[in-house]
Amino acid sequence: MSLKIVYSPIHKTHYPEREFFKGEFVKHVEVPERAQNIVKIFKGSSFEIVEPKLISLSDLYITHDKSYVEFIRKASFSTTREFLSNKYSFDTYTPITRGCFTASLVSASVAKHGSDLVISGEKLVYSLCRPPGHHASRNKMGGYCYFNNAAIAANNFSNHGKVAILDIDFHHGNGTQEIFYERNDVLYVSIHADPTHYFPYSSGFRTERGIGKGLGYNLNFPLAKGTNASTYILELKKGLMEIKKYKPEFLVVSAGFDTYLKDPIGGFDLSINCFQEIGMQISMLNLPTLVVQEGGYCVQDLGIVCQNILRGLNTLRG
Ligand code: OKP
Ligand code: ZN
Repeated sequence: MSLKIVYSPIHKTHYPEREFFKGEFVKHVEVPERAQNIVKIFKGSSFEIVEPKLISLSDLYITHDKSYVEFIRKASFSTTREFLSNKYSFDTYTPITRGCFTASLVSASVAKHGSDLVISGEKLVYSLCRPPGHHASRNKMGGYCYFNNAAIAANNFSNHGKVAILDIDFHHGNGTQEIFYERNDVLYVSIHADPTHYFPYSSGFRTERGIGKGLGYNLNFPLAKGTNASTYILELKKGLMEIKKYKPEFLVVSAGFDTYLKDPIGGFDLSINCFQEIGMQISMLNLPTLVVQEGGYCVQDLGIVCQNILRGLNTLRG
């Protein structure tokens, strides 16, 4: 199978050391080894690894406020020690590090470049983004996210037709939801852990369905702690049915692997094999698809989990 992977090693410039969680400092889980372990699997395979072209600032400003982008740039280049909270952050898990602007800009570029490849005719592209993006809104960082990579890709696609975003990260993508909440040209479907008990706590409930002309174009499927493969696949099929009814021309998959049973901060019960099934179910939509990497923190197994989902996604295309 031929499949393009967009990747740049520059993400390593962002190496957060700690986060402030439940009253204490803990080791940060969003580390460079995540992406390195994934890309390792694809070296020497039939997959082609391509480097992204850098996104322009005007493209970035379609999704994020200029003042927000400028703040991150100045703050990251001027800091010597990472700091955990600022006027643009909504939690204490997303530090300004010296490399966070550089890495986030490249991560956004990886997503934008992937979407350009799909627009020029590729059927399936994997953007190995790091840091992740789905918690970032127009002007707020949080949940390890600075720029919303999936939203940047979706905004690019939306110049060419209707877009659906399927978010299968363990956590609700509050940033993506917010960015498209009032729009009907981008459908957001998210399957995630019940926010009553899990991050981001304040959004991801079933009752959030969009507003104005966006009403009905935001769909949340919160699932209980411990959800197993059969329940998960059942709910996934419901989400896929909604996407099918919407008849989009492009699909963005916000792919987090923190639904994996060994994930240190997740809480679902999905085995490695389940990811091939998830990929296969999504592939049945038969849409030009961009997969954007979000979370997933079981560093040692991320490569194999990723390979499985891409195998599944590639089923129909062979
Ligand atoms: C980002 B993504 C654990 C605290 C967890 C933050 C979760 C961010 C998840 N020490 N809080 O959606 O994978
Ligand atoms: Zn997550």
